Amino acid sequence: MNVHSAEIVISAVSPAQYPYTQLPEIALAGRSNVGKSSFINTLINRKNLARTSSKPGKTQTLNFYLIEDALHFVDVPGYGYAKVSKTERAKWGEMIETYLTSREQLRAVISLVDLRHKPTEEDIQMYQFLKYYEIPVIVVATKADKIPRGKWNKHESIVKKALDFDKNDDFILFSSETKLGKEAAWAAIEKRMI
Ligand SMILES: Nc1nc2c(ncn2[C@@H]2O[C@H](COP(=O)(O)OP(=O)(O)OP(=O)(O)O)[C@@H](O)[C@H]2O)c(=O)[nH]1
Ligand SMILES: [Mg+2]
Repeated sequence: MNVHSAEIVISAVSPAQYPYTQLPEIALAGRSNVGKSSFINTLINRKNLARTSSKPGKTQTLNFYLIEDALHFVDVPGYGYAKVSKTERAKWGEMIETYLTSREQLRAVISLVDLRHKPTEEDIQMYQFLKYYEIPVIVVATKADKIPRGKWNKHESIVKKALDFDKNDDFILFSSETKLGKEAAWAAIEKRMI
């Protein structure tokens, strides 16, 4: 998709605030700082519509972005941010679980992992959670630019093995620095929009 228009619609914390539309939705999940907001910006050719930060924990609400009047991207707060209190973490879990398990027009979740590292326990839990609820998953391995090309395969294998990756799911090597994987990501998303 060649994106000309993209805007934030709402930052929501509860279902009553979700936009009242039938548009397909694609949500972004992943560890704090993995590059969810950067991924959105790359796909929509914007520098900072989805606010990014080198400080983890930037995104704290469910942020709905309307793209080309055709779909919503939903930027979800990252997990695994150590400085968050237990109460906040429970609130986060509930907010995200409610959204993922009840939103009818949710077509797929883009589960982002860092290509450089073995997936964390929480990465694995998130992937297995999505599989359990039979929510289509697109795994995007980010920050590929930080690894030499010759090692991509090895890292991809490590990620897939740790996740117990289902080969029917899409797996995309990605970099918001070099735009690697941008077209593949759009193709995977468009497949879910029909
Ligand atoms: N080199 C490189 N840096 C990246 C890439 N993607 C994101 N980053 C950097 O990683 C940091 C975090 O990116 P964000 O997009 O804000 O991460 P996030 O997942 O939205 O984080 P939260 O909102 O805290 O959950 C920023 O400093 C980005 O510039 C990438 O593909 N390559
Ligand atoms: Mg973010």
